[in-house]
Amino acid sequence: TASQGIALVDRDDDGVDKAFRSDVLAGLRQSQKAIPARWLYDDAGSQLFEDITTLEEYYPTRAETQILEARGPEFRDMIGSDRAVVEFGSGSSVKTPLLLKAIDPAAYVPLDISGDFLRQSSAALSEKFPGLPVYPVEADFMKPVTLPEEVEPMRKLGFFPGSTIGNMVARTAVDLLRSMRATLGGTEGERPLLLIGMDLVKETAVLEAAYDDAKGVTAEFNLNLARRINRELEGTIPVDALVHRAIWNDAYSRIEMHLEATRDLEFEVCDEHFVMTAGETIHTENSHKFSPRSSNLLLLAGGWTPMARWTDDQGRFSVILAEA
Ligand code: AVI
Repeated sequence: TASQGIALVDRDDDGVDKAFRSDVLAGLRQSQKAIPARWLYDDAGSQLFEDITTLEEYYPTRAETQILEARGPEFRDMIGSDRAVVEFGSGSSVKTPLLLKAIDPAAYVPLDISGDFLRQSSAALSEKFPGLPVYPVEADFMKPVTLPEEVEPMRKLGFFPGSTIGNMVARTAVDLLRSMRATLGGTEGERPLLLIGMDLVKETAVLEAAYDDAKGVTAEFNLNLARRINRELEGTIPVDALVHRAIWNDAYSRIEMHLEATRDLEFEVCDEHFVMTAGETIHTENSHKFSPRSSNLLLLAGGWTPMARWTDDQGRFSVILAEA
């Protein structure tokens, strides 16, 4: 219901999202300015991300889709058809149907913090899979979630495609993997499974192009965060004086997105004054890239034992099946 949607976002009397305001203000006060990547996804940002997934340079979506298309029979053999698929996020219109078609599960349970996305994607899926019980749950899946009682007796398969785990620092990623275990429950012999997409380390030029495309869509996606701050937090950031940067950080094995000041500048956000000198940046996103070893280590640290791994034909992206 609509009231549940409101409950998950805490707004002040002026309708300002309190968590957004405190994250932005705290982040801009740091010596390396940084804003958590989750704030990139307002309506405009979500649409821009959809556009990114179709770009020539942005290979992850196509590579993962290819794996899901090609490996259906293997998923079916290893996972079976008796499980409830619990998707962390409300699902993509392309990837989710590929998995559901392949394994023909007992139920589908999408979890998402945005009730609107959840309702839209659930309705579309029910239409596509008329016999499949769908139980959408509006929840923050970063914490353990109580699943609907109808699916409680079923064995579970968690599904977390897209390499979204890569947008988290290791500590947050481990917390999430542990929360997923708690959400999916299970006992000895009834261990839940997790099917997760993780992007792979590759040539720096390929990675940097994927995050700095020729059409400038990723730049718009990044700059939209500054526009959102101006819109929602009475900001005066001179967006024209910022440029998008995508930089490979080898020590941390990640692509970083930054907004770089092209000149010395000053602005206000919620009546607080900030300055940036030319060349200074606001760090807006991490996208970690994994090796087979580093992905195994992360999963193990989060309480999951890798069982199988698939890559696309160019070895760019991996999908891993793990067991609790
Ligand atoms: C959502 N996430 C997995 C994307 C990524 O590749 O890290 C977000 C993104 N940022 C820039 N381009 C795409």
